[in-house]
Amino acid sequence: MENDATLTEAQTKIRACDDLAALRAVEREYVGKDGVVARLLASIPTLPSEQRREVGQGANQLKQAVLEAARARESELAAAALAAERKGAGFDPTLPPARVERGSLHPVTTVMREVEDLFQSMGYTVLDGPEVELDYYNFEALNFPPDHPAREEYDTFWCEGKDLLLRTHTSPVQIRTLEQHAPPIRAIVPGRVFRHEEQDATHEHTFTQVEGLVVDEGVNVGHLTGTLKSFLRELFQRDLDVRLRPGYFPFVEPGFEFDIRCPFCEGGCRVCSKTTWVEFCGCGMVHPNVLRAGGVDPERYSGFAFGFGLDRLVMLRYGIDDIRHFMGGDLRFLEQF
Ligand code: 2U9
Repeated sequence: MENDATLTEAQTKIRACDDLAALRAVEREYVGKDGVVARLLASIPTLPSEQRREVGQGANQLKQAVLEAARARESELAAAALAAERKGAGFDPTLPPARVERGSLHPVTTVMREVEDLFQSMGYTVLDGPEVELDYYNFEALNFPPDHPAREEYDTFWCEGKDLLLRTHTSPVQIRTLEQHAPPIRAIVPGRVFRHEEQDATHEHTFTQVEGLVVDEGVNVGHLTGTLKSFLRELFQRDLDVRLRPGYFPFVEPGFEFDIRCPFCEGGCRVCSKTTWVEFCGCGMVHPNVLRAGGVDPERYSGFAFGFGLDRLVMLRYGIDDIRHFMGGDLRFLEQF
């Protein structure tokens, strides 16, 4: 009986609440730590035993009823708040939704995918490997013995106290592949590589390379030049003159510099420094020591390999004058692609 009156009083107060703060205060008054219900429960030990059960049950029923009324009022308040917001000046259900900003592919990624597609169409596999490498895979297996002067050209970043370094080329991936797969092998390896050197408009500490490797019986320099010419024809959508000059890389013998006739001019421009030739890549026939390091018999198999800087190609394609834009993170640059 007594509880009925208390409940009616609580329900009246709850219905009168205009906001959540007031509602919480009324809730505390009845079902809080020191509220009406708590006091009822605390009185139980002082009561004659025949009354205890009834008072306990009554207190719990009161608590449930108060909480139920509070939940109902809370829903009403939320619905009213939403209705008020919709009626407010700022809401127009006919407006289109807020514009979602869309990102775009980095230009290096775009061209990398194109290069991958082209080589895949020629039957090549695209390989990937670690950026942190052992000295063995980055240098020794590629015919750079310890203290060989050619290492000077490939200064890199070393992990302290370890035999680990940031790879200077993607070639370690090919060595790992030769170790694990018997020829024939036809693969390209695009990836980030690192060099510890002075930075300027054409040199970055981190850049992107694409290397290729073909190992099979009877592979010769004709296969190398034919492959690169087919690739360039597809990439530039026309035939370009090419030329080979001798070049030295410890992992190939003979080694070549592979130049293309400048795709941007008829007789001299900034891209080719008026020479009409542009360096495209380094290449050559895989050195027998390198084949042996990969567990391949150089008496039976031969192979060709090439490597080019992808960033350079992207710069040519889009007329970008500074390689440092690629890693700069400047949205004004990136938003143009
Ligand atoms: C294995 C055997 C041979 C990969 C090659 C080049 C020549 C080369 C440079 C071009 C510009 C790197 O980006 S750059 O600085 N690369 O000239 N790379 S042959 O030869 C290999 C690789 C792996 C097992």
